[in-house]
Order: sequence, then C-alpha cells, then structure tokens
Amino acid sequence: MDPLRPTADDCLVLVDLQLDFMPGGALAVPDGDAVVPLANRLQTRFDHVVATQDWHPPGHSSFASAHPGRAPFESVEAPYGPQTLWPDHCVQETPGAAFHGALALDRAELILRKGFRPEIDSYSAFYENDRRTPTGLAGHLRERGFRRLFFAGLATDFCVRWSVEDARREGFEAVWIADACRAIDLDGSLDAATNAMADAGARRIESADLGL
Ligand code: VGL
Ligand code: ZN
Repeated sequence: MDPLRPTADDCLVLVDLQLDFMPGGALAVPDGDAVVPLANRLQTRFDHVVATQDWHPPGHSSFASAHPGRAPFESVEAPYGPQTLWPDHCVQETPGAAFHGALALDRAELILRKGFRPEIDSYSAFYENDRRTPTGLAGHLRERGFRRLFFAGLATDFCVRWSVEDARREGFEAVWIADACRAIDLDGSLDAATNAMADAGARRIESADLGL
C-alpha cells in the first residue's frame, strides 16, 4: 500500500501524553512511554498538530479518594451515568500533569485542557462524560477547516476511544494509529474500544501506513 499522505485538511491529535500516564506515574498505562518517540516522528508527517491535557482540580469527582470507602478502578453512579474511579492523577499544576519531557510540543497549535470541572470527568477531547458539555474542540477544528483527524496517545480504551467516537459524531473522518496508542485494559476495555471505534466508522492504521 502507498503510504497515506496527510494533507492540509488533516490534523494529528495527540492525546494525554502526560507523566501520570507513563510508567511510574499515578495512573500508569503499561508501556505508555513507548509512544512518545513515535508521537514525535508522526508530527513530521502532518501540517497541523494539536494536543490534549488531562487537567483535574484537586479532589476531582473521578478520583476514588473523593469517594470514601471506594477504591480506584471501581465504578460509581455519577449524575450523568457510570463513572470509573481513578487514582488521583493529572492534578492541575502538579508534575504528573506535565507532558512527558521528551514529547515535542513546538508544533502543537492548540493544547486543549479537559476534565477541569470538579463534578464531571472528560475522557473525550470533544465532550465531557455527561456527553453534553462541549470542550470547544469540534468548533475549533471545524473553523480551521480540518476534515480528517488522526489520533495517537493514551489511553486507547478511554481518552483515545471516546475522542475518536466523538470525532465521528462531530462529522470528522477519524483515523487511530494503533501502534502510537497504549491501553489501560480494564476488563476487556481494549477489545471493546477497538470494536467501538470500528463501529463508529473510524479507520485503524499503524504508523507504517504513514511511511514511518
Ligand atoms: C484517562 C482515565 C482518566 C485517559 C484520563 O487519558 O485515557 N483515563 N483520565
Ligand atoms: Zn483523568
């Protein structure tokens, strides 16, 4: 297959490449740091790059520590539906919320922060977990004329998956770069995510398909 050649209406979206999601971090994604060099190389293929940053206030409602008697990775019923509880992570202005130091960000045209409302989590880069509160990213990307979005980052089965599904819902073509993503994989969530992204009409590629 000829390599895919991104054009000026394509944008690379780098999802949550932050220290707390890296090995040793508060919500470590296995092998998460392996995608950082690839994220850097991928950027050379794109005219446009944006990045997301999980950005929670202390005591955020998605933290197990905010729910006495509950443990990380359990699920609770939030007003907007089931919410997985996480270890405290990506707390605003803490070292764990910072991007991985080896991640190139000079070409990031927008850094979108999400998850800052105390009572709502936001996996997706487009809508918070109530599925109603927009982050503004769709408007930004549409206004800039992008038609196709390529996703890489962490974690495949949460923030990448929800972002890819919402990209489709917002009318963008969506492509996820599987070897540039890593999963948390709770109870089969990676398989579920892979299927959900396919069902949403997103395409799955490998970085080799971009000639890398
Ligand atoms: C994420 C769980 C909680 C992610 C963020 O980036 O996939 N997962 N917050
Ligand atoms: Zn989070």
